[in-house]
Amino acid sequence: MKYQAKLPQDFPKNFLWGASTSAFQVEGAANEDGKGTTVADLRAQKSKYLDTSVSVDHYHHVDEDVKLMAELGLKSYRFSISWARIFPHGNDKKPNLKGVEFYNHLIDSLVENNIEPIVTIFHFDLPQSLVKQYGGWASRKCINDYYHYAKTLFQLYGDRVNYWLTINEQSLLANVPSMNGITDIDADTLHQKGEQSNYNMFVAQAKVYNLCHQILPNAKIGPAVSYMTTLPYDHTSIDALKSKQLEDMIGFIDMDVALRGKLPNYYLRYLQDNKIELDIEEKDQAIFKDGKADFLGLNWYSTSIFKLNEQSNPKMLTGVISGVEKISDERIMNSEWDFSYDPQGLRYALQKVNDRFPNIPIIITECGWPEKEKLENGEIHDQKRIKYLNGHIYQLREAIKDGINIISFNPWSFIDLLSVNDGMDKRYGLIYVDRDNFNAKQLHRYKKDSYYFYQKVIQTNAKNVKKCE
Ligand code: BGP
Repeated sequence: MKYQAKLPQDFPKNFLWGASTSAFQVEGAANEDGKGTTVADLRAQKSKYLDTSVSVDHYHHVDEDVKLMAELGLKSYRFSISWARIFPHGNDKKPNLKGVEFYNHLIDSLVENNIEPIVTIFHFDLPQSLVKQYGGWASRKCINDYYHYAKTLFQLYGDRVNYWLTINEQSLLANVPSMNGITDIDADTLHQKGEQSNYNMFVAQAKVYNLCHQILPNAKIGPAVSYMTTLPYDHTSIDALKSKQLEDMIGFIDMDVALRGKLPNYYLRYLQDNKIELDIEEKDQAIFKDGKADFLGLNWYSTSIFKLNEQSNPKMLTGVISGVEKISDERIMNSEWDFSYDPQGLRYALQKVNDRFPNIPIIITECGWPEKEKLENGEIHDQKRIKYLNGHIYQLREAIKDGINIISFNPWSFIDLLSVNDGMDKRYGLIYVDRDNFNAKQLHRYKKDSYYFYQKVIQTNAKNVKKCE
């Protein structure tokens, strides 16, 4: 018998070409129409230059922005709902009608323009009141409040939303507890609370996967995971092992729990080594087993290189593994913001995910290039971003040819927005917004060169993308 292999050769016709944002980074209107204060608002107020009160004012420019999406030809738009716009205190008896209406309007406008909404339920903006009431995610009470909030969203918008993302970059929230509003405590307590929050978020998500399957049987739900390619600096097993441990603890941990339904052994070992005891309940095991994701949302930006350094022993973030440091390596071009340009890194990362979870559907929920930009004659010639998009889309096609089930690409970001730490200095958008950190100006929108490049990508199903190794 002769056998001819038949793997896909290109992006499928129904591929969801999209773009991505999150609520506090674009909406503004932080104190309007009944919205409650979030931990992101407070963090911004402390920084003095992160202006969530206006951001890029998507709240008041929503019609103009959706028009720009339609003209771009988007097939999907990934955005988040602000928990505190729906429930100002996080767990109010009734939802805030003005908030409900804003997202109804946005979702209706997207659907009218044949743009598939991909909705993140929680993206870095916990209602501050939940921190005040019981410490936020560090308390198991947050599991029920998140569950109730997610249920409300399914009931309100489930008739039009087919793709749901539970929590954005949980591993980051676990390793930087201040992003969840957990502050002013000593390092060991912070560490303990960070891991308890992590656990509580795992339980909450498992419950919500299950709930979604019950009440919205046609919808799909998954996590939006922070994932980067990690490479060892030296050709030594110890550097390879350390970079693998980082990859597990930052990227795979959220995927493993979402798809395998239990805490992985490398995480149990980490908890044990750090003498962290979790508050768990017997019923949790069954919750994990019954609540699994349908797909993976991956936030992938770049490749990082790691080297053994016995002196390095921070407790958080890259310090989730002690004795390792990140190296800026000239072999992969670094941007001003310590980002690498490594499109093959994306294909390699996707292969690893597919090896671990064969044929799992993948949505690229973020992928983007940051720049400092200045408007000149109403134009932005963002050639590096075009190069970045071209390279990564080329390698995405290669990954599809490898047989990996990628269904959507949503670059970060649809429009300029507030960077988490660098405000308007660090821009990712396909559209320029004329404002800076201290002056909101008129907030006029200008299409960058990358907008036109990506428009062509969508029109031609990426036929305009050039070969890129
Ligand atoms: C991801 C977040 C986004 C976004 C992006 C860029 O971690 O999900 O919200 O901000 O990174 O990072 P930054 O804003 O720090 O430049």
